[in-house]
Amino acid sequence: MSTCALITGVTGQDGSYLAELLLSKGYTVHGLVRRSSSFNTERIDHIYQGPQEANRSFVLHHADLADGVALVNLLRDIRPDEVYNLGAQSHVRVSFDAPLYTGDVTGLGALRLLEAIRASGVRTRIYQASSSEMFGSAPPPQNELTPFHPRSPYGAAKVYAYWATVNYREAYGMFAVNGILFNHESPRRGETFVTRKVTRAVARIKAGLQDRLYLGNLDAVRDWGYAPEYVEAMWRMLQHDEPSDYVVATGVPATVRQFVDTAFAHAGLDAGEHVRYDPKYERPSEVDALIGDASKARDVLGWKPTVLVDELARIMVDADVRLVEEQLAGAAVRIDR
Ligand code: NDP
Ligand code: GDR
Repeated sequence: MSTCALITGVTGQDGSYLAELLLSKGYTVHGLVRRSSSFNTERIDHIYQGPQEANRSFVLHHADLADGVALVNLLRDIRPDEVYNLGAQSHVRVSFDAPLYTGDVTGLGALRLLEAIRASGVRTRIYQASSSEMFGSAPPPQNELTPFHPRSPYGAAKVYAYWATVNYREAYGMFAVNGILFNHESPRRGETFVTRKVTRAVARIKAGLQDRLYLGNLDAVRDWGYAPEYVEAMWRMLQHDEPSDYVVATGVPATVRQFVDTAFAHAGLDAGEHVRYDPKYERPSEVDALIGDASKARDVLGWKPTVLVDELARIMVDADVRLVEEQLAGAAVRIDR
């Protein structure tokens, strides 16, 4: 029998890479997909297996982290060996506009899942997608012992979910772990997070489809890593003998400005000619500097990152340039018809 995993947030950046990783290891993977009025499975279409296929190893289910009963039923039906809770309203700026919704899905949603595991009586290990945003204004470098000081409804919701996870480990002996992941990006990153917003704009400017890019705070410091490497760390946490919490980061700081300059330069463009400031993209309270110390993940899990910020920017620009070229070629074919 293959190992069985349930991934919430399977349609997101990390969910799609994690599903690929687990399938490559011979897992049966179940993914929780929320209902949407338009298709929201673009990142996993290439691994989709239809309901008519025999011996499916990748199965999708409609459910929602807001619906605790659906979670209990799902767990009872699937009886997974491992659960990865990646589902969340994950955008920090948006969390100021939708604070209660963010608290409900990102915070309480994690508790609903933990409680659903308890209520269903399924023995499983659970990974909670915790975040460096929990550190907020705590000065860098941040590690597992750094006190939390969140600066957004999103950060506060993640702190709630973090402690719920620790509590279920302590109260019920559950194998429940927090991965405290610093920013990680890829060509599959959502288009409104700053790295992808920049690399997508670079590709469009290069192709003559756009001239200006409007951004907010360019002085923020982040520790950007490569998403496919970070999902490997999630998996390693659930394979360890003891449940524990781990920071996952590169330890390499960069400002938003540095990422912008690297991305534009890689495409032969001058950022100064195209980038403009718009206060709309500022947050009511900002997180100035996140730089992770991932020594514990390195020493205990043997995990270490290889792709650092400048290479990451180049990978993402190259992918977006290809994407724009494909889109333009597709448009030309449509016009030809
Ligand atoms: P994404 O925003 O790309 O994906 C979020 C996923 O959650 C999507 O599949 C989304 O579905 C799903 N989701 C949203 N609301 C609900 C809901 N009510 N019920 C069920 N699912 C829902 O995030 P990432 O892949 O980047 O991140 C994965 C997790 O890791 C998130 O919890 C995020 O907060 C956390 N994290 C991310 C970091 C990063 O740098 N990427 C760093 C640290 C933590 P849909 O596709 O329909 O929108
Ligand atoms: P973050 O990522 O808030 O760190 O959360 P984001 O890419 O949104 O912002 C990073 C920094 O860039 C600044 N910034 C802008 N951000 C956006 N989105 N758009 C802009 O135009 C812009 N201009 C400047 C921001 O102010 C910020 O300082 C991400 C998410 O993936 C979370 O889910 C995750 O938990 C954390 O990373 C770790």
